Amino acid sequence: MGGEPLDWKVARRTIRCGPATLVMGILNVTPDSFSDGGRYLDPAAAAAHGLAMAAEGADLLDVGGESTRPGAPEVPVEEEIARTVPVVERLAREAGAPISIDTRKPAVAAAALAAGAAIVNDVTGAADPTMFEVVRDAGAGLVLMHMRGTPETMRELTDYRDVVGEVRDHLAARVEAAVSAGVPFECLAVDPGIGFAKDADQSLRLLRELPALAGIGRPIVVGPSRKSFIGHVLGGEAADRVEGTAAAVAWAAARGAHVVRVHDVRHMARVARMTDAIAGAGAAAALAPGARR
Ligand code: HH2
Repeated sequence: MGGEPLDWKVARRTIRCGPATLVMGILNVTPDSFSDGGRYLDPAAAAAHGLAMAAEGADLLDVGGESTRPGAPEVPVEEEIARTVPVVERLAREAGAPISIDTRKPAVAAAALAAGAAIVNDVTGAADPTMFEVVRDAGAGLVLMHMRGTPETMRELTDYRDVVGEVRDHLAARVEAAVSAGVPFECLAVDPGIGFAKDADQSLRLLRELPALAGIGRPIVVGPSRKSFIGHVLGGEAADRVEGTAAAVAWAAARGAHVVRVHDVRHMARVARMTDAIAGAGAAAALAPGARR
């Protein structure tokens, strides 16, 4: 049911998180993302898909120009900017929903924020400390996700004593580091990083014990969409993981996720609204897709 109500300050807007679950639509402007690579590499096709997701009920749009699938190679800064900025610019003008830029590179984040993005979604939890300066100077929102290593190395880094406790403590420490660097607490959100340096059992466990992250006091973003832990349970490739994604979205929404990051916006917005209605949260808002932003 979207977790405890919290305000999330992102550039000039305030996003009301909880009790209704917010939906973040994924827009990968890449040739090689694990489930939709190559479909939206053309800026016009990407912008059209972003606008369609907003019309289908996306409360936020997450634009990325570098795949983070296991083993993915790094994309040069100029290339990542060339892929994402024209799309961010157009969506910031036309989509209505706040735009996040999914990047681990401060220079890409700065260019996207200048083009109208309101949030930086950094899968490394701002491993490059310059990211804090970029976000602070723009007054932007920041999603701090948990991972280990890089997409190229993370498959080997799944040794945990207590995955839930370690992810929670790491995220709390990253929040503290961000605040020390001048990023306001109200601008931050956290994400356990489903599938990032976690095997399937560890991803399932993080979902199972999601309420452990509530004590951090910031909105919780969860990204289970079409990921391999679903294939581990149900079999099948990324395109066959819609039902597994729906189960994970409903579970996360009922266990305190404020934002679910998904590819299949139309279906998952309905799953989230139905879960919210059962939980008794946001039933009125649920009648109007997109009315929650
Ligand atoms: N997952 C992916 C990318 N960015 N950001 C957050 N905050 N949380 C996530 O779980 C997350 C994320 C990977 O998914 P996707 O964007 O579909 O694939 P790819 O990295 O191959 O483009």
